[in-house]
Amino acid sequence: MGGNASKDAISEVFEEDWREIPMSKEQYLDYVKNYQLHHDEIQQLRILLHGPVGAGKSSFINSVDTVLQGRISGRALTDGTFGDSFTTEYRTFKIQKEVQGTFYPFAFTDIMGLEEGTNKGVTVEDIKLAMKGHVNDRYRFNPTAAISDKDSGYNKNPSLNDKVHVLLCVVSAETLSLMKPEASADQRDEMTETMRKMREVRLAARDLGIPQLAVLTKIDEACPVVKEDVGNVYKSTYVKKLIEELSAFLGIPPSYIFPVKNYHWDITPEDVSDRLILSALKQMIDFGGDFVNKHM
Ligand SMILES: Nc1nc2c(ncn2[C@@H]2O[C@H](COP(=O)(O)OP(=O)(O)O)[C@@H](O)[C@H]2O)c(=O)[nH]1
Ligand SMILES: [Mg+2]
Repeated sequence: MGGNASKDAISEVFEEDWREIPMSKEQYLDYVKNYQLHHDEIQQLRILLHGPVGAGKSSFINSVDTVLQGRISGRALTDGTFGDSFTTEYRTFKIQKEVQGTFYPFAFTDIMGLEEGTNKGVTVEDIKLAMKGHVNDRYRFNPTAAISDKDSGYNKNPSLNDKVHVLLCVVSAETLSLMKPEASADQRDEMTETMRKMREVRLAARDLGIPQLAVLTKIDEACPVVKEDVGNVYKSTYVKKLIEELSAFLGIPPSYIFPVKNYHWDITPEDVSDRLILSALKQMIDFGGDFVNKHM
């Protein structure tokens, strides 16, 4: 294939959507806003985000916040976390409900990117311990050593509430293209290493029975027809192909990979973007609920 052929390929569309978004925005909002956990021991479903730096993890949390608040919230989640992640804190982000001081029964934990190198980011060992509930909120990860039971941030007796209930892999369309033959050898090596780490985290989650799904971000940047109208997302042959590739890399079925366009300050709310974000969120909640029910 020549350069032109692949340029055309990213603009190809199917006549019919290759995936349906099963519910309307109102139905999703209704579902999410009324969702309740029926276990006293569990305050919230904990969704752990992982993926490369810059993939859009913080932006995704902001997007959920934006959609549920009905306005761009930008609660400063994205600043300061892009780039090198040398101050890596284990932080839980709750989403506030309309009534002040009340929160949705799900929360996001954003751990920094899985960069290459031993002196940056969080170790895979730390992530595994976090999934088991051993890491207290606000613990500062030490990039050179995993948390141990001697650290004050170590939770020796985690309850089901402290554990991770859903693992969310966040990968951008751009990241995937860095793994292609067209990318430089260095870029490919780095991505291969990142994907290897993600795979390790995924396998650990699988062993713990933690359900997993993925969001594919920056589909607007990757695909001109999506950039033009995000409503074309499920007509785009390119997005379909990206999802299939990501599925092969991560070992997550395509139906559990959700393309999203995240919100940031200069984007006006769009119905379709909201539905994409909400359809992913509903799956997280359903998965989390299943996990909790199984482990009570
Ligand atoms: N166009 C576009 N930009 C995005 C999207 N998601 C994130 N970004 C941008 O990508 C950059 C990195 O995002 P961030 O959420 O900080 O990534 P993190 O390191 O995974 O937390 C920011 O400048 C975001 O505005 C998306 O879906 N579309
Ligand atoms: Mg971030």
